[in-house]
Amino acid sequence: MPKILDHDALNAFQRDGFIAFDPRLPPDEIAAIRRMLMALHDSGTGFKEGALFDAIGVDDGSETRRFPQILHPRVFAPALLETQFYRAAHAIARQMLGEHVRFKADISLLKPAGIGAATPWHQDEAFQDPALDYHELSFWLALQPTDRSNSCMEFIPGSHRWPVQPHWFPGDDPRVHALECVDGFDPGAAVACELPAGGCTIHTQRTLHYAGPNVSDRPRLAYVLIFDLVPTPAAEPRTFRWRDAHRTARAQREQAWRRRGGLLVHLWRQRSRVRLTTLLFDLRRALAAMRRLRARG
Ligand SMILES: O=C(O)CCC(=O)C(=O)O
Repeated sequence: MPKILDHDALNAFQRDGFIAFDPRLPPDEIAAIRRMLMALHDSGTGFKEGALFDAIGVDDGSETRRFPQILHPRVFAPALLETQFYRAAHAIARQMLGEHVRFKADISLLKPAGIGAATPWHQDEAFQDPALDYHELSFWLALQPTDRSNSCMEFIPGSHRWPVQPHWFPGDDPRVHALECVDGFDPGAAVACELPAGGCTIHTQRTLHYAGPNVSDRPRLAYVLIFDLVPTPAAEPRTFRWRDAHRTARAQREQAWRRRGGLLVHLWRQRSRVRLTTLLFDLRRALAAMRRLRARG
């Protein structure tokens, strides 16, 4: 039976907006997830379609990647979702967000040995559409022991109750995928979550978080599963200035790929997420995406 969180853990999560816990995964599963993801990174899987990108560089293929990420690695290695980790995260997401929770996305996050870049302070919601309100949980699985020397996650307790703070591009460069929270918090209040291999943190879409550079002599790899409720129209009108100004090579590669027929491949890959109850919402979103593509020429 997948483990769910006890009362104390749930209270701590409500209070702080994050938690570290041990999902007690078998060591051979942790090793298998690590092997699958490293194989995808080593072969450069997904670069042309914008799934693989460098989150911290200009990502035009000319520089060594210092923070390579792969979006939805499960489509390249479906066994990633046939794991105790997936089942445990799903059970906990259901416990926390209710029976309508759905699997949203998975991401592989690599910080190469010695040169792995810091993840700037940010709230995940800053990347999303300001016209919608979100309820989201990210399960961040450490695939080796992780501390401050190799980029463990750090959080600002209580920040999950804040609105989205002002964000901008690291180095003022809109080609960089990462966003950085530029105001409204004290980094001195950060709590670092050191984890053993197979340890996990959970955070919400508003919890401010950061992870330092990887100065160790081993790559740091993390695997993230995200679960959410269907977003609803935002209660308060808001704009995210940085979203309109963002110009990443990743998004350009994805757009070019979708125009060449990748959109159908993308929709096919998303089929397991389609629910009758949310079909109308998903259809509206797909049509809006197609309109945006057409408008951009
Ligand atoms: O792994 C990292 O360095 C950052 C992860 C992150 O930002 C996230 O999971 O939302």
